[in-house]
Amino acid sequence: MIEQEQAAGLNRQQQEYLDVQGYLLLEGVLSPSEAVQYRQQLLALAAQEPGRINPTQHVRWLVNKGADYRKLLLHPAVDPWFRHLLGDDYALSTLTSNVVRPGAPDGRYHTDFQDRVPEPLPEFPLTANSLWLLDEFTPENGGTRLVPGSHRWRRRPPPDLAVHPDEIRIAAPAGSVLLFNGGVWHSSGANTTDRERVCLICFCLRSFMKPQFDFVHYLSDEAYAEATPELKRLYGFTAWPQPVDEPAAPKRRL
Ligand SMILES: O=C(O)CCC(=O)C(=O)O
Repeated sequence: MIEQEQAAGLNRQQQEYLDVQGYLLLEGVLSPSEAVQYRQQLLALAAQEPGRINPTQHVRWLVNKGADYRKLLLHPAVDPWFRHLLGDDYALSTLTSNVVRPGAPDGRYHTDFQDRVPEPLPEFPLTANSLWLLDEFTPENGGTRLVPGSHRWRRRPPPDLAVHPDEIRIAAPAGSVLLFNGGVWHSSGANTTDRERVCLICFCLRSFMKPQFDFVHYLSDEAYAEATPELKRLYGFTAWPQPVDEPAAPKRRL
């Protein structure tokens, strides 16, 4: 298994770090100009959703908002890490974003999408997240805060926990990807600067889980037309339950 993963481009030290600490920083996944371009596009999309403008704003359904966003899926620098954490048949849960505006307070610690899982949480990761930094992240501008190693406690954070003593705040250049095990306690940080902190979010899970967004029924025709078999698997088409045998029921793309 380890040999296969190294053949797939996984660095052994990074892999051990991810498994023990629960997170990994991959620098230079996006070029500086790509980060600037995505940031501008994202803020323009955010402005078109005035009903959602909050201290933190998620522009969602990016799979349907242009091929540029779909290029992030199965990205060669990130895909092997998702496979390592979630298995080769992992699926997409959402392709979204987070704009943390000036004045936003610390978010609430959480694990990703494990609220209904009985504790102790499984030893293996159920979900994994990747934040694609479109700004440099700093402890001042809302850089993600997380508790290294907390995925190994196999618990959700207590709802009233404000700051864990082992918490760190991510500092990393724009263009980096912060990858983490969904069992790690984390949230966005407070933004005490005068500029938005923006990231894209590609959030994935094991193939047997239900994703947060229904790509099978709501993927745009354009995105469906260009999807390779691997992408269809990522969108969940192959994880969909079987239809009735006879007669064929009305169906869309199944
Ligand atoms: O934007 C961030 O820094 C954190 C996002 C987050 O908590 C999440 O996607 O679960």
